Amino acid sequence: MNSTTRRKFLAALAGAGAAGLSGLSGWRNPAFAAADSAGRFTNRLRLPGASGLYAPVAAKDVKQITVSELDFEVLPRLSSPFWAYVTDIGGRRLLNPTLLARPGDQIKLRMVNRLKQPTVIHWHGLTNDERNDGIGMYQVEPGKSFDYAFTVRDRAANYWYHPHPHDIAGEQAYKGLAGLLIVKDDDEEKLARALDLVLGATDIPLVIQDRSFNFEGKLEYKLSREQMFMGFLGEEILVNLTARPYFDAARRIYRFRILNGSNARSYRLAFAQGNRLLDFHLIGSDGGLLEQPQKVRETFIGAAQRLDVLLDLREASGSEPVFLKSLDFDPMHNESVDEKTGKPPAVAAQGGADPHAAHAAPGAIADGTEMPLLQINVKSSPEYKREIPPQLSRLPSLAAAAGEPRRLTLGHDGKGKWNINGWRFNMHETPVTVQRGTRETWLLQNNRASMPHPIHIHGFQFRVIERRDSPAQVKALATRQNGLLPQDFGLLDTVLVWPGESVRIALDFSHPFSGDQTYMFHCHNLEHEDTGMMIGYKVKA
Ligand SMILES: [Cu+2]
Repeated sequence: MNSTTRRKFLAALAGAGAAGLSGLSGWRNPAFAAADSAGRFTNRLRLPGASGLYAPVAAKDVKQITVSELDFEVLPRLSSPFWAYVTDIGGRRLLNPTLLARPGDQIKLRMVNRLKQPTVIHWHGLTNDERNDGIGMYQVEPGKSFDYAFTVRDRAANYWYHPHPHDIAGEQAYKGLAGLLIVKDDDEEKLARALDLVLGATDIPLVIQDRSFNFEGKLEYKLSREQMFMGFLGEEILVNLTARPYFDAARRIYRFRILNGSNARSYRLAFAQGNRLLDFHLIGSDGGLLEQPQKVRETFIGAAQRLDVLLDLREASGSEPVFLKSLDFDPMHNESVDEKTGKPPAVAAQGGADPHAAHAAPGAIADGTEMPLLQINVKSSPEYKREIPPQLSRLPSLAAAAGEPRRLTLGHDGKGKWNINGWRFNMHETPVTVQRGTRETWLLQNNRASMPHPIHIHGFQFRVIERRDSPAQVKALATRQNGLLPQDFGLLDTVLVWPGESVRIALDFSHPFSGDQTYMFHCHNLEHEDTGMMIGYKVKA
């Protein structure tokens, strides 16, 4: 790389004003990130607009989505190859459009694959038949197309869509393929009226993804064998594909619909002003609104999970910016502890190695590092007198199944391959069979010699009914009996299971589809998924 290119790259990272080049090294130093954030978040947060990235559109009006390779300025003024879901509608070109729907809407669209490899769209969180679920069995070869046709049967919630081809989902999502599908209903509209919320202005989707770039500012996805085992960790955290973003806000309540769209990274989210953490309200999770808002100060979010939050900026003091950040946490890369004793191997115990540093690629931000994600500048503004309603929605009743749970153990073979009950993915096998219309309890048990795994179940939303043996940093956030976290109060499609932890979930395998249906459940650390930590299961008619 010549020096001009390098200067452009560094300037792009530092923002349009080129506020300084020292930020780069700072980002790679855990001690620096929290202290040095002010003044360096100089790129305006990308928001859904009339066209372009994330532009909202009624899903039922979309007739075609072309999966395309194009050029996109992920970093300011530096063009990078980028893969996107593209739809042209009313003279506008939309990239990874924010699809809007209501329960009962019919979605009928053709996916055209213009990539040089197979792909398929998974409608993450929606109850579809297997053909419309979007899994490897239905992947589409380059140059070919596939027609999706389904009815939105689920609650209002923040769903999303992303690639799910066999072995290469991680690369495709990384290169850009991911969009939101927001389903709204009467409860949603009531909340929007009560708080005067407008999508894109005061109701803001935040897609958090970590990425790495080469020295020309192009997205880079090259993983060693060890990084495939741990999952990709990037050197920059992007929010709405904006590096070091800022957002100018009024002194009022904002809604943030947060998707952790990272391949593998978890975050411990909080809003901070200086050293003070601000209270905020968790109002929804993967499967939509909770019944009541939950006041919290921090919350973990695993890959693929969504959290819906309200932040009241009237509680911010003065004019100092507020940061959405990820707080320091133990990432629990415990894959080499002794399974029986839970003790680390002798070398690590004596060496006092930094747990954050484990397995990170050179230049990557180590897992669990404290770091700012988004700067929120609070501007003076007209008086705002709305209050958060005490009741948001009603959830379907939780009916747990009687009898012994189905046990699913998360672990690895000691040779670099993760598995579930010792099984690894085989397209032609469904080691688990359930009967349509029945209820089951599944017990997701993560080994101690493991790392956190965000487990995603296709086809059916579920409820968490108990967490046992949670690590201290998780247990400290439990607010109900049975170790439940506030985000466990709603419907989920993905649950983060920590090393040593057991999570009991309730599933109801009722659906309207005739005939046997095959779905997947898997780790949503996309490198784990791609290397086989995924199981097919059959719902027998
Ligand atoms: Cu995993």
